[in-house]
Amino acid sequence: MTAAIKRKTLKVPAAPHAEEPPFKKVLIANRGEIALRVILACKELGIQTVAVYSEADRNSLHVRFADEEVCIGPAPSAKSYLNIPQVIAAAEVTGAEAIHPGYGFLSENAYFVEVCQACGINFIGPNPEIIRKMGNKAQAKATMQAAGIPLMPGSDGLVETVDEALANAEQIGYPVIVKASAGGGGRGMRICNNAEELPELYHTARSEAKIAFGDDAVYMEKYLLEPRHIEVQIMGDLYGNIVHLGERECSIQRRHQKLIEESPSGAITQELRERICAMAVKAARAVGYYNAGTIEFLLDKRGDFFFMEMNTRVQVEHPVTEMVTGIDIVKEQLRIAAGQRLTFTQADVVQRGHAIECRINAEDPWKFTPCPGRITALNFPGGPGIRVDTAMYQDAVIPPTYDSMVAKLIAYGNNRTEALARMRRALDTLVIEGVKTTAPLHRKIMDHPDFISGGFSTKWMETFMAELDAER
Ligand code: MV4
Repeated sequence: MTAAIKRKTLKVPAAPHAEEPPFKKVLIANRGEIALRVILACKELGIQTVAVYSEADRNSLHVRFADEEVCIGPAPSAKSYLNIPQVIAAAEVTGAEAIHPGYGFLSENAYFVEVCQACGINFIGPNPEIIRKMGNKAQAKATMQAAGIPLMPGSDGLVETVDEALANAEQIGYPVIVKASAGGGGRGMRICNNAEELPELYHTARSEAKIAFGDDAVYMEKYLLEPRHIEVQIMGDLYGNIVHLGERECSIQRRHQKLIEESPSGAITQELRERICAMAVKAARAVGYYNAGTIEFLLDKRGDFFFMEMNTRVQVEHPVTEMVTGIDIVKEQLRIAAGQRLTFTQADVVQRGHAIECRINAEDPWKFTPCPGRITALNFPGGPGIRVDTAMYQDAVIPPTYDSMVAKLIAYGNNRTEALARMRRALDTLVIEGVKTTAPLHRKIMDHPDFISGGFSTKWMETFMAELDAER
């Protein structure tokens, strides 16, 4: 009988790194492209990585490229990526010192952060008090008001009864919008144009909020017609240093799902840019913010802007900011969480060139219906100025269980014209077969005069989709 072949694992010394790794081992409590994105940042910093995965993600790329992997449950998110005991157990059995949550899932769950803290695990993000306060939109607005941040005119806190809603609407002036305090990102909102509609819309908003968020608290604002969505990336360390990394234009959305983001915005002057970014730093300082965060503003046609909400996590669209500033936001997050100071000052942050990101979703491009399935052919574009953040690969199966975004295609150029030209040829050379994707929709948008001119608000997608329907 041949002797059992002893597996010999070569102890290859970790590659010498310019800096001491912020952590020895980090668990990534996410999946897909953002999980892989965090793994890449960890690799560059010499940090060992632990991937957690559901049974549906057994063959996924973030599992393949992590140093260790732990199956945390079946496909449904509630039983896997949202399963706090399983995620914590995976960190404990692997000895991960820190957890990066990515975006979505547990990334803004204050209770999860408290559990991490109780277990001596470092959460790569802000503290639970900040997450809880900014997650309560009415409380976030009150905090910002006290800090002198401009707000949309609206109710003074929560609106508890229909009569209060009617009185507020009279005082604000129609149209008004009723928003769920535990909502955000467009969830739990109702627009109302007159007093007759208000009682029913008010009740609908509250009952929907109760179902969606377990909290039916609502507040009201003047509804701003055709605003632009401008958001500012900020980073803070544990020593009170807070720096903005410029703004992102995120007005191309469909049903509150961002489709295209860019930095800088083509709609604002340098003077307005400086005011909005300074206000974002002021807002972050008001809550003692640290790690990566984004302040969302609505911008009206007169150039006035208003605080909308603050996101206490890294965002899907962070790459456009990375491309124009040259700052690796995820690496900075890891360093900050390990107690290091920001590696840059505000004077070091320079926006150079222009970046545009198209979210490639596995959906019918015209109907937006999810199209899960197997990738039978794949070619990602490359060449000057192109970045692709994805966890897709040839023969990968896109499960129906999770959100449909399968890749982010980012084009960078010296100016918006060059970035647009690169995005067009990148979309022309992107091949994804086996599932439908939104790439053809993006290619059409890249040729639309409104998009090329930069003259679009958050309403633009509605009109564009109506144009497409009329053409068919
Ligand atoms: C608004 C608004 C107009 N007026 N609030 C949508 C998502 C959430 N971040 C807040 N949103 C809005 N709040 C007032 N007072 C319009 C929107 C809105 C929107 C904002 C940004 C980007 C896309 C949007 C699409 C629809 C509605």
